[in-house]
Amino acid sequence: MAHKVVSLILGGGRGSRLYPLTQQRSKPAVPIAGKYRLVDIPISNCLNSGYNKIFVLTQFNSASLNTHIKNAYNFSIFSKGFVDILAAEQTNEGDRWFQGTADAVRRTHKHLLNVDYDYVLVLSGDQLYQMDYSALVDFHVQNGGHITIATIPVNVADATGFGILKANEANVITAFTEKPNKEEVLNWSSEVSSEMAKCGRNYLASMGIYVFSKGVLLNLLLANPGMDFGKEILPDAINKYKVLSYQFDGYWTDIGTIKSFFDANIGLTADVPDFNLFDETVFTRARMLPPSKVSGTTLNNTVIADGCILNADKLERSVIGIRSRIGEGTVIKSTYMMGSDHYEQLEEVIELGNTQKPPPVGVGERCYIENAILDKNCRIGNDVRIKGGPHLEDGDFQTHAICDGIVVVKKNAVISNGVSI
Ligand code: ADQ
Ligand code: ADP
Repeated sequence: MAHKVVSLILGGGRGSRLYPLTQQRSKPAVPIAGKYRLVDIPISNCLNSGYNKIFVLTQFNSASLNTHIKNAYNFSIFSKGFVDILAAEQTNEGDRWFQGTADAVRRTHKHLLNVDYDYVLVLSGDQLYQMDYSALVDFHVQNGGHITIATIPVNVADATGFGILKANEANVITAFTEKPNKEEVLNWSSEVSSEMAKCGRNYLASMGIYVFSKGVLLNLLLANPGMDFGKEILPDAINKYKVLSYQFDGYWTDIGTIKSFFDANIGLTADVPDFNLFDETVFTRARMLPPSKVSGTTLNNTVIADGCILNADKLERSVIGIRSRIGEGTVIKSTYMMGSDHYEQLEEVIELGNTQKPPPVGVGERCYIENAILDKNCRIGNDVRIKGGPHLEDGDFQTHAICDGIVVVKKNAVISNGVSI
């Protein structure tokens, strides 16, 4: 039977871990895989699971997030579905930003009053995975849970970055700790399948995906003033409620940092990527872009979105986003180029290329770019060299930032002819 579910997507705090991609937009609006936005992943999972009542909780309501949601998720008037953005707003109760995940839900909870639901699905906005949430909700209902946490076995190195838990044979969670340190974590291993044990994945991590039965969520949030689910609410809940672990065995990765975001995007260029874009289950805004045109380019494991004009010499292990333009003789390796929001007309490109004005949008001629993320609308001139790697120290500069050896060229940045990073 289909259960009545409302989904809350946690769209991000200050977004500092994805800086500078979040300098000018909210986290859910960060472009991924050349044509999608981060928020498309959990929204698509919801829609594919048959859940179409969706709130996106975000700190600020950026123009690009609004445009995207408005244009991408238009339900028929005969459907009760919606995707609504709830931004941290000034109210009589408080004028601060959301102080954490639980605070975000607590302060927007009143919007649920108008919705008909029995279960609340709380989702993270910065993860890459495909999951049928209806199987999770069925599990929750069949096993009589008050709360169910989706879990996945991880190895010891990753375990310190997650909520780690222990569950009994009936999948009831008996202990939960948020991000244990290196010494503590050793006490938290669990029995896992032999396949997982072989890969050293002996720790059961919370995926930050929760189902709450109606009433339980509000009671918890009223009884416990904690700001975070992982730090305060869930450790408290396991003593008071039946909290279940639902083990997931598919591909799942957190993409909340520049390094993991970069790896997830470049991972799409593998021969058989862990995340499958080719089953047409990820939705986004439909754009009427022309097909891409490629001349004189050697392409290896490269994903190219619509509307690109590519004259490069070589593109390798890279994701090239919508409306990208790349000039002759340029080589790009292990790079995620997000593309641009608009085209410049040929006359403009010629004029910009010939004068002291900024270079045209896109990447110019004879450039070498490796281990980089180029945010939207970058203007990279001719003979530019950008080579990320462990030799570079982290830092923040006017046109770019360096995070874990990855050079992130900022949105709308201008990099003049001949510059080397
Ligand atoms: P983290 O991912 O470290 O751990 P957190 O940074 O709180 O937790 O983010 C969870 C989600 O909520 C993310 O999508 C984030 O963008 C969003 N978020 C954070 N602060 C927010 C705010 N103030 N307003 C709105 N949204 C906000 C969590 C759990 C761990 C679990 C991992 C799995 O706490 O137990 O293991 O997720 O990734
Ligand atoms: P997308 O999902 O295509 O990245 P955005 O919400 O970022 O969309 O907005 C892109 C839209 O903004 C384009 O379709 C274009 O109409 C418009 N746009 C943005 N910048 C410019 C510009 N400098 N000149 C013309 N149009 C622009």
